Amino acid sequence: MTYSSLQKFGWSNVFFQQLSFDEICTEGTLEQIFRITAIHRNRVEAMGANGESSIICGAEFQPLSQHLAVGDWVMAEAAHEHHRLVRIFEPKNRVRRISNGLPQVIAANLDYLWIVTSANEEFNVKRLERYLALAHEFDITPVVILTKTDICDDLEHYLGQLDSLGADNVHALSVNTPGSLDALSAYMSEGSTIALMGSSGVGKSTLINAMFHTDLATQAIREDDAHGRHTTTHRELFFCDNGVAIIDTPGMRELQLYDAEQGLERVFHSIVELSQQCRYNNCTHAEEPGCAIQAAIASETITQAHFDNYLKLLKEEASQKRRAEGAHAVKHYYRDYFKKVYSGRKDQW
Ligand SMILES: Nc1nc2c(ncn2[C@@H]2O[C@H](COP(=O)(O)OP(=O)(O)OP(=O)(O)O)[C@@H](O)[C@H]2O)c(=O)[nH]1
Ligand SMILES: [Mg+2]
Ligand SMILES: [Zn+2]
Repeated sequence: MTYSSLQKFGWSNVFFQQLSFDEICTEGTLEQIFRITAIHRNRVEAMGANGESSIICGAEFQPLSQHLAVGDWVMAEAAHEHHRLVRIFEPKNRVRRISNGLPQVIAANLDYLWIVTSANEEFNVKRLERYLALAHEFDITPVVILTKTDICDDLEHYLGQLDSLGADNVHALSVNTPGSLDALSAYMSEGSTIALMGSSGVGKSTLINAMFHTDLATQAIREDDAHGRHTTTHRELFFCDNGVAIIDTPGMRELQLYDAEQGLERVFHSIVELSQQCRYNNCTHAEEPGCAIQAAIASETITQAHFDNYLKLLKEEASQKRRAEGAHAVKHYYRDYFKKVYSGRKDQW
């Protein structure tokens, strides 16, 4: 067996280069390499050259959700019938957000982010702008997918708004319309990894089932009682026959960005460029004369909503940063404090 047997799981040179010469020369190294498919409390499930395995993770990797994500590559040595985690390969990217006030890793080593939304009241351009910023921040190609076009009688309304996003890859489809999913095959090269994200109920798991003939639980259409609902509860990666890795994620109520300044600049590049044309360097784009942004809004080149969302996300970003810096400062204060106390004691001894 050679390292190329891992390629269909997304292995590439980026990870191979992280092996030491000794490791490459040692027999059995290949069998110690795995890609994480699911994360539990103190163990993970993973795929390797010899198939699936359960990997136990020691205390140094706890809490797992802060060290590891679905899609990460790891090394693990055999331990009885399981494996034991040894180290984590530096990822190509690790997608993060803020959840309950703390940074949370959602997934790692992605090539495409399929941002799923549906042609109904769930649709929200501002929410899509957040997902686009997330993808751009981590250098992942975003693909915006509008589902449920079969039960929408105002499709133009949604398509018009999607157009205003200025995203490169946009697809409108329905699992009930044969052929409408065909365009998505453009993103399915062997070894690529796709994660689906979006609100609950937009049809992520249904779309995966339709594309890959899988059998993921989806929300049954039983509006009258909640018992038939099968919402996705765990992030899960699985490999398809065509060599594509798919990550299904539970619906997010809100996506709070974390450290996504560059992503925001990409999504709101027209505003960033306009702001350089304002008469005053320190223009606040409120009521100053010669403000290029206000002029663009007046001439309907950009919408007020687009600009408002930019300001909102920038503000969120700044407050996240302040909070993170605050936590950092507290940590340093205590570190210095204990150092002082400790060295004081040493003097007494
Ligand atoms: N008419 C129609 N219904 C769809 C389509 N796609 C999904 N649905 C329905 O929408 C509901 C929700 O679909 P899911 O695939 O479970 O949604 P999800 O995004 O995975 O939801 P979470 O797992 O909660 O995040 C189900 O009842 C699907 O049958 C579509 O293209 N057309
Ligand atoms: Mg689901
Ligand atoms: Zn201005």
